[in-house]
Amino acid sequence: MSLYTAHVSTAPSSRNEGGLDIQRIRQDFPALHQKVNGKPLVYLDNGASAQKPQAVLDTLVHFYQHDYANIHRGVHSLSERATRAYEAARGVVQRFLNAREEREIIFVRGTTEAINLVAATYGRTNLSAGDEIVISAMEHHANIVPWQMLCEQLGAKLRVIPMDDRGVLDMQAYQDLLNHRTKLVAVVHLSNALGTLNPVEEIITLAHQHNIPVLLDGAQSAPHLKVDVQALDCDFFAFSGHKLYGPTGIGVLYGKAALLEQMPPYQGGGDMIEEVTFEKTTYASIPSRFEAGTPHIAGVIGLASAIQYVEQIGLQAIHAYTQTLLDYGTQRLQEVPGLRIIGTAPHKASILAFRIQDIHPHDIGTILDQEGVAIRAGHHCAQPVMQHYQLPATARASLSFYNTREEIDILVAALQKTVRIFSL
Ligand code: 7TS
Repeated sequence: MSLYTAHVSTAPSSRNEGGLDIQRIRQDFPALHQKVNGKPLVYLDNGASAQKPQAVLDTLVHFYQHDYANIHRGVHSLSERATRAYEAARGVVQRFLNAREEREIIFVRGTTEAINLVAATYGRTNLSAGDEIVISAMEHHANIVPWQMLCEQLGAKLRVIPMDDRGVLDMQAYQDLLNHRTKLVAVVHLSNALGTLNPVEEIITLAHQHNIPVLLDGAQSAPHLKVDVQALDCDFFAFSGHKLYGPTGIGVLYGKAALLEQMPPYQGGGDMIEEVTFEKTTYASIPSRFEAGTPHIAGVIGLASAIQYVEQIGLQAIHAYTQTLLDYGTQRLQEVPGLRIIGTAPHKASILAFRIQDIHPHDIGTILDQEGVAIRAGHHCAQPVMQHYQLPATARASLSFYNTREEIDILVAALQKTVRIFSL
């Protein structure tokens, strides 16, 4: 357990909303209790980044006030304490993902860096000209561009699983894409632009029948679903701390030990070596081999605190509760004249993307901000999804366990006001 367990705030005591005491939970998030443009803040931009509970803020302050020093190198007490907390955090992440071993957990800057790491190391050593990488039509740019760069360097090809207008992947087309040249499948678990929950178990099983490893982009799924990397049998899993109520600048790459052990280092520097001479350097074993330089020590410790906070509430309860909010929001949004939900897959979570008539999503976002409602408007770093729908942008409300039905009512009222303003 982390040294910092003592600083995680108490679990919710009385429970109501689907087993969760949401009002009690909201008390843990100082940022939620403010006015924006004179209105109580309604924060519905959790897909971009989530607010931080006091427990995480306390952990960061405590660490910097008492135990801060560089890790893995000091013989003094502070360095030893910082090192213990950093390595304990690896154990927290290992249990969170149900990884088999702690050394399968690599700390990186976020999902983006995790995917770039796999592309630059696994990709560069295992792919060559003519090989193929399969991604899906609903990827975030973080799970497109690193593979495109790799393909350009090697002369490899990017193949894309198509989707229908609901935002459901064509699984037959996926099966047809897999062949002896396919060297990796990299797909998003939960789409940030559409909210589709992809059938990742089936995707992984089919890829493994051809001995193809699978990377899951878990940036949106890790905060909403109980992820068990052993049960999923994914080969790599990437997520970001900041969407999981933790600090920015920290994230995780999970990789099966057998794969990570065969991968060359990503960056060279301190802490990733065994021995350095001017003639030759030998590299440290995993996970250190992939953590060159002084890492984001406080970020790692803050992430562990965030994970412990989320686990106290329980991922199953979080998922069940946010599904009720998603259902309620889906139903209530239809009351807004001219509103069309973008992303209507039968299996969805946490994301409500929409258009209203020809009103530009940025205008919707600006009017909503005047009402204290924070949503995201734009292409959500998923331009190919926008191209599929022939839209430049969508508006998107993204949910957390700290959101309420009343907040959805405020969102709907603000959208109705938007429609009135534009029909004047
Ligand atoms: N993959 C998915 C599915 C994402 O939603 C995001 C961020 C990333 C990768 C990249 O994560 P990062 O932490 O490395 O930046 N998505 C969003 C979003 O939907 N709005 O802002 C960021």
